[in-house]
Amino acid sequence: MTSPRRLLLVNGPNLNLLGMREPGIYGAASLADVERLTADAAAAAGFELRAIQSNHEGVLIDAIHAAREDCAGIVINPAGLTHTSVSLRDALTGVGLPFAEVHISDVYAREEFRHHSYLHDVAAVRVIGRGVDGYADAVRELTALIP
Ligand code: CA2
Repeated sequence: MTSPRRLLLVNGPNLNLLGMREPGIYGAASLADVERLTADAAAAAGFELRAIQSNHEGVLIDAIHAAREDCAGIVINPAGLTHTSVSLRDALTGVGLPFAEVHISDVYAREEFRHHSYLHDVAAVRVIGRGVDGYADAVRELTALIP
């Protein structure tokens, strides 16, 4: 059976503030810009994109569960939940879809508490510190793994 030609883009807590605050760390692009550039990269690879951003962990987990029905993979910037959430890791491993973990900033050049990721050993792709262009790189690297 061929995989559905759709990806889920998940942006975690506070990423709705992109472009509004802390441009020195996260750049000037807005969340809408990120969703557009990621959809463009997905389209170039032959995939549709469904995008969600939420500040609520359970909403993100429900969206990941739903992706099992009609998506071939997930691109996720879990934001602060990267460093705290076993539940998010369990959701991602539970649905069994390949996923790319994206971080806009270079988490390894920042505070020590950002160096640990609960997803790092289960992500198919990791893109870190390439700014918002990292989302497009993640789509290219992830879709290359989808049959
Ligand atoms: O670099 C990334 O993409 C992060 O996932 C962003 C998270 C941070 O907790 C991770 O350590 C690294 C924070 C997202 C908050 O986004 C904001 C954007 C603009 C202004 C304020 C926060």
